[in-house]
Amino acid sequence: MARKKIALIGAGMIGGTLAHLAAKKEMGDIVLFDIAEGIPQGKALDLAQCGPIEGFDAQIKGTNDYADIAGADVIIVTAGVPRKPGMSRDDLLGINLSVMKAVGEGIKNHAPDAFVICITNPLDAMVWALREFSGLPHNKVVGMAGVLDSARFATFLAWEFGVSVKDVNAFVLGGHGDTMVPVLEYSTISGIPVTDLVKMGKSSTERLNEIVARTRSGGGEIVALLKTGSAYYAPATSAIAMAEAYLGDQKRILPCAVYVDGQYGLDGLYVGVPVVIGAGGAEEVVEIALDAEAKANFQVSVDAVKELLVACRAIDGSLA
Ligand code: A3D
Repeated sequence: MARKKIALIGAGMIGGTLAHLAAKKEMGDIVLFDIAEGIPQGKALDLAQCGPIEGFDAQIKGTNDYADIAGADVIIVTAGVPRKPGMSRDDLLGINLSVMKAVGEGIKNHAPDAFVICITNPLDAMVWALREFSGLPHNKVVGMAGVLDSARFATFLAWEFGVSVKDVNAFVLGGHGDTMVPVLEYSTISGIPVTDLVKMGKSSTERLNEIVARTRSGGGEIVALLKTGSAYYAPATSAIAMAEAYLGDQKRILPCAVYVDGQYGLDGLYVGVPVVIGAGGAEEVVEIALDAEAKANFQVSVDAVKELLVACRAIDGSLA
């Protein structure tokens, strides 16, 4: 059987980390694309030289030519600019929208059968625009945010309760911005809702509220520390989990930015909800019941995403 092909559009901090993870896991051969000349070629060479030490045979090619992504099974898009301290994700909209146009056309022309995972911010608007520009089916274009936001939430919950991260299942819905919705009711430790653990005296509502707030600003906390860019290890790991779910037809239920078409009473936009990821891409949105507070918070998040789509349409008239 031929090896799978993974194309990474953007060879920056996340792109390089993705290439390393994909090679280490032998997910397939890797193409690292960037507009910056030399960067993808240099990173590809450096990474290839990990092969003899780590024992992987994945071929890694760096390129500035979209023709090299032809036949890709999975494409992960990180092209664009990240945040600097003091910036919100939404500040990136104008510049990254034009990047999505170029990337969408590259995918449309060279790898229209791929499963595409977008990471570029502001995520929910960029994945929508990338889908529009590429013309791929909605189920084949998804955004990575919920897996990362949920991992941040799970990390903080594991620290709070002093338990293994393996036993924490945490859940974040909505857009990938300050309005994201960490849902306590669906967050469990070995199946026990964290709200029940509060009743048992293992934590307090105030502490959980602080954890929810820290999760919401989890990306900003790292931007403020790094000063030169944003998080990249956990974002890359999150997208790799999504790619593996697709390539392995794993039918994982993961929180991803997906196109909603009637689900949750919404349509015509991408927003973070639980979805089954398998060989069909985003196979089925899972509609969970939300209490009144989570519903109201989800609506605030959806409204923020809608505002970004209005801004995208105002910038680029070709977006219907
Ligand atoms: P960075 O290290 O700057 O890499 C971005 C790369 O994109 C650079 O190498 C650029 O040369 C390249 N690039 C720019 N324009 C183009 C183009 N037109 N075609 C191809 N490549 C291009 O950034 P990063 O890797 O740290 O972050 C990438 C993106 O991910 C940013 O938009 C971040 O905001 C975003 N991000 C999202 C999350 C989510 O959870 C959604 C988390 C962290 C970062």
